[in-house]
Amino acid sequence: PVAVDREKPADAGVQLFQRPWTSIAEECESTIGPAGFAWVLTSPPQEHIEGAQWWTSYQPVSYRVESKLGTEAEFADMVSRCAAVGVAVIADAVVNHMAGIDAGTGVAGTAFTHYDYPGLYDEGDFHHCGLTADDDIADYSSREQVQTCELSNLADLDTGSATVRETIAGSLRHLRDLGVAGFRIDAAKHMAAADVQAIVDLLPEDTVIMSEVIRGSGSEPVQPEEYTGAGKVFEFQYARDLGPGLKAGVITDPALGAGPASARPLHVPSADAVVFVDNHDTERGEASVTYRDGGLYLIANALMLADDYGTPVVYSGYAFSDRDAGAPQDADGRVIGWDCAGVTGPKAQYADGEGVCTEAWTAIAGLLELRRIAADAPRLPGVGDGDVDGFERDTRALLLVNPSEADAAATVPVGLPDGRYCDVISGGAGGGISAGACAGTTVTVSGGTVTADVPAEGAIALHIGARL
Ligand code: LM2
Ligand code: CA
Repeated sequence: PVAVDREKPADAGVQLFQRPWTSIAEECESTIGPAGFAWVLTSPPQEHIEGAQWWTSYQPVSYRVESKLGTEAEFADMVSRCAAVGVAVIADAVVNHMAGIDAGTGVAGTAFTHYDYPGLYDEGDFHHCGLTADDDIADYSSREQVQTCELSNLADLDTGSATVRETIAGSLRHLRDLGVAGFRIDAAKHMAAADVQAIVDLLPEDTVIMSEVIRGSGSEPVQPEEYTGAGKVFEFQYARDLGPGLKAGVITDPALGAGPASARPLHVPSADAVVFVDNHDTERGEASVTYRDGGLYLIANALMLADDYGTPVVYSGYAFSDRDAGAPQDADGRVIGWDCAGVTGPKAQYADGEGVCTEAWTAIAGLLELRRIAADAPRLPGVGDGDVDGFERDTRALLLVNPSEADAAATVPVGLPDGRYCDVISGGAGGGISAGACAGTTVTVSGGTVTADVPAEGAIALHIGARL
């Protein structure tokens, strides 16, 4: 068997949406570190407006690290405990704007009005675009509106100003001092790429940057490609390509197309891309596959993690029926958090507020291992037999998925060496090998062919590190 290098984590992360710092610290130790994730993306850590909705996190009122998700001390403790198990922390950085409401008091006690945040910003530090009646963005075909008007009435910082840039950068340097590796730049599309670059230039050189630039139609003036100089960007088109075919029971997934995803139009080069199946916004909107889809969601994650395009981020949130509903919180407005003990895969039903715990799925740890073993082996053109489709990572790993509602046997050509392999979807990391047997399904490769039973809405994943 090929040794798995535990010191070199898969280049993959997990977004733990609205998870308190104490909860993330425990999850790093129990699940995320052992599974082999390289990093975790947190929800925004700064002080925000009061309210039970999750999106209060996206209305900053100061840069104190004091929020419904925890205190600065708890944040720092999380960062060091995650680091101790090899997991870096990426924080969501809300820097395009401040609050959307007229006035109030933040959760750490900071009193503010729409354009006045004591000690940080006043009226002159904001864009007042004057391009629409209410200064809100109305027309995405206008670069000036998108970047200098207000997104949903959120007070839009004048990120062209040197003092505003320095104030933002100072808050981010403080988070770096607390140990974070870098940032998701929230609403990056709504800041000029030059402004984002200028802020990033005020940070330590090794700061990891992932800019959220929602790819709109090709005719929109602001495109993700403008932001790749400052770091990686989230490639929304990858998720858009991945989901619909699965729902139809037919794979038209980008991973199966001829040639690498990065060669197709509307995708940034692989090295610039952060890819995802869904995130906290798209699971409330455009995503065609989410936790509600059980096995299909697992398949989508498998296609992403086994692919050679981009840096994947697995999403883990909580179930909801009201899109505004926050994660369960206590009487003081602090999110309570949850752990993932006992969760091994997708569930058919979730109660509102229940954690999905994607990071704890047996299959995810197996796929992260596959990713490490596949390393730089290229993805070969797709193979298929009936309802089963899949692809190989050249002589090192194989993924077969079956989005149909019936179990299916498939025979496909494969370059993996002959042998008996333990499926890492059912068996997890190492294929669950012990005493010469697989904990999950055993699959035989012989003479350049593999025949496997692939469960309904399920997958089989083999790699050369999990061979008997
Ligand atoms: C993002 N990326 O660019 C976040 O990923 C997304 O979750 C944020 O929207 C958005 N940009 C701003 O950071 C969320 C949520 C909105 C919510 C905003 C601000 O999806 O619904 O807007 O956060 O909290 C809410 C109300 C909206 C109101 C606004 C301002 O839903 O009706 O607009 O607050 O008070 C008048
Ligand atoms: Ca802006």
